[in-house]
Amino acid sequence: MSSPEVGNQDLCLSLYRMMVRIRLFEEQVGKLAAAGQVPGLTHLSTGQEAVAAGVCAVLRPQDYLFSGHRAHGHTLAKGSPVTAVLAEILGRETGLCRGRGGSMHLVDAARGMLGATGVVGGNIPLALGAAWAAQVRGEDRLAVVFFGDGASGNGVFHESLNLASLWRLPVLFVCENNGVAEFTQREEHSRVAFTSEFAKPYDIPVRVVDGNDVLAVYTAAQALVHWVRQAGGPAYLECQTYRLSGHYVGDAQAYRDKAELAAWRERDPLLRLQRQLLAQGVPAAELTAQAEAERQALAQALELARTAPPPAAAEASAYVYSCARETPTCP
Ligand SMILES: Cc1ncc(C[n+]2csc(CCOP(=O)(O)OP(=O)(O)O)c2C)c(N)n1
Repeated sequence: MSSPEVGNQDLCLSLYRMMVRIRLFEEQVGKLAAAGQVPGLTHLSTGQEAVAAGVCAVLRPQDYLFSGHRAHGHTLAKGSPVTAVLAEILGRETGLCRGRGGSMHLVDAARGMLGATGVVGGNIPLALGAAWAAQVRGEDRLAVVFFGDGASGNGVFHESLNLASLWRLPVLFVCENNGVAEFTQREEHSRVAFTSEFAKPYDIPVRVVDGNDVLAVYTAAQALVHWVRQAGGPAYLECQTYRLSGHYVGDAQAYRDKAELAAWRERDPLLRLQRQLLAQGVPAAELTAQAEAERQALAQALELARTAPPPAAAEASAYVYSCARETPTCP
């Protein structure tokens, strides 16, 4: 499929800006985690920014989003402010979930981000539930769920494909196939290289794209989201990508092939878009200015998060279980 949007410079620049935001954010969180300032395990999406940015750029504010343990980029791309996401990861009262959730449990219901979870594959049936609710209520919104290739080994993944197809649920499955689940290469735990192969018998339309090419991701996501809205049924997008960081901050990465890593660094999605923009005639100074603006916003967010208080111990369980009164509604 061609990428007609390549000529749309505003779009390309906004994708670039989002990818820079995510990259800088992840690098900063990586430093904080390595310094022991982030509670719990921290999973970064460095190298996978094009998937979050490309898919979320075609969504509407009212569309629902679900993510997994590697959720920072998805949450930022859906529109959550850097300040609130960073504060949440650092466990501060000013965070998205008032510091109760942390890195693996980001929720921003007001922006349609209905949740990240550390239960691999657990987000998939949740997305079906949100899509079903939209269908029953007759609302014009869809649910998007991001998951890794490892999640396709879960029974619930296959059950969800079946049910989504059977009930024609408005859900977009987005697999970020980075070729490894924790420390295990895909070929060591499955004979099926492309997870989208599993969607085909259920009659779900599938696209497989280079997940390090943000314009390819955007174009495919746009086509599939359009199909989901029009046809009212599920679709499946598989993005072939690579995580440039370890599984979690602190992962020694003994399983990593150095030549493979070097080859994927050459395909860094951010540098790739940068080269495309420069070739299109965008001045280098413009790209530098955009990145600088993101750097400054992140520095401010860090300062705010660092000085914000953690939840008071006496209120540790407050807001953990929601009731209708306290739950913000989507726009
Ligand atoms: C149900 C469940 N099983 C196992 C784990 C342990 N675990 C955490 S991350 C992970 C690998 C996930 O790989 P993938 O889905 O490909 O996502 P990626 O880490 O590559 O983004 C596993 C097995 C878990 N968190 N939940």
